[in-house]
Amino acid sequence: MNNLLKTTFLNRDFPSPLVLPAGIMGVSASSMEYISRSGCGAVTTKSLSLSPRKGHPGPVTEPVTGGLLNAMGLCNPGIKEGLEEAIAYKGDAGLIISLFATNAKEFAELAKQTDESAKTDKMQKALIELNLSCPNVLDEFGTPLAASSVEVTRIIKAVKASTTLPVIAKLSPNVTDIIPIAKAAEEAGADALCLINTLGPGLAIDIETVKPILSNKYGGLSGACVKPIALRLVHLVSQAVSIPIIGMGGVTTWEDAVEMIMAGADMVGIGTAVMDEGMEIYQKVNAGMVEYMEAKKITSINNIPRLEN
Ligand code: RRO
Repeated sequence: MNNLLKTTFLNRDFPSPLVLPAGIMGVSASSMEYISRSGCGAVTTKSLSLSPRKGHPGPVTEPVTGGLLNAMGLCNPGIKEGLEEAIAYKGDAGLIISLFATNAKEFAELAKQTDESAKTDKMQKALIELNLSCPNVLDEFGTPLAASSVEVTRIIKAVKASTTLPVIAKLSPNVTDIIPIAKAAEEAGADALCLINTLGPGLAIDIETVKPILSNKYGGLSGACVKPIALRLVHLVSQAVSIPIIGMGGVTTWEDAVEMIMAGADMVGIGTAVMDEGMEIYQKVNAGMVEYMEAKKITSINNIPRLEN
């Protein structure tokens, strides 16, 4: 990997600022190692819950113009198996363990188990992501926790008391005002923020059967069409907090990645575009960023200029 791309985030060194977001791949050590070899700087597991979850029945994804609807329904093998795979992971890319729960007590338990696993050599450098923002389990669990500053505060405080690993809070774009929520996360002790989770949720209709296409009826919207909203929210939040940000939402090209950094992101997630373009996208975006930095004589990701107010 080119030295220009090396970056430090939450006291960990990463070979590239590009991140595989939660939910794009599963949690198996071998698939995460494959992503690591593809030029990704950090890989995030599927969000792990205390018990395994099957997720929603198919169809769980539907392409729409400029993007993708998904309602996977939080399918994951559960924290125990997820952590076993994380311990077995041997890639160079950093590892972000994404956790999902419905209340502070469960989140704290997940964080405690992750912390225990991190005492093994292999996982010492892992980071924790709290998925506070899944839009696809509204029937089961109600409004995402990231809609409430009170819930966000309670969860982050409980998690911080249960682990010494850095904690990243993944926020929802589906709120009236994200700033008080981002500030609440920072004040409660979050070490970084990740935004945005998918928008909506949205609806796609089969015009022959006059039925929703997704079995869950509604699904979160991601892909190129959400990029302007992601950029705006990353920019707004970066002006309001001092903790670093993993920015994601619609990033497809190296130009998009540079734009996301200019908006205020320290690392950049590429998720939906991987589904269209394959893992080669990371090398392609890395190469484009290097060429841009060389042409502009920029010697570090941190020196890419940021949009001011
Ligand atoms: O699994 C999902 O349906 C899902 C999750 Br957990 C999430 O955080 N965001 C999303 O779009 N889908």
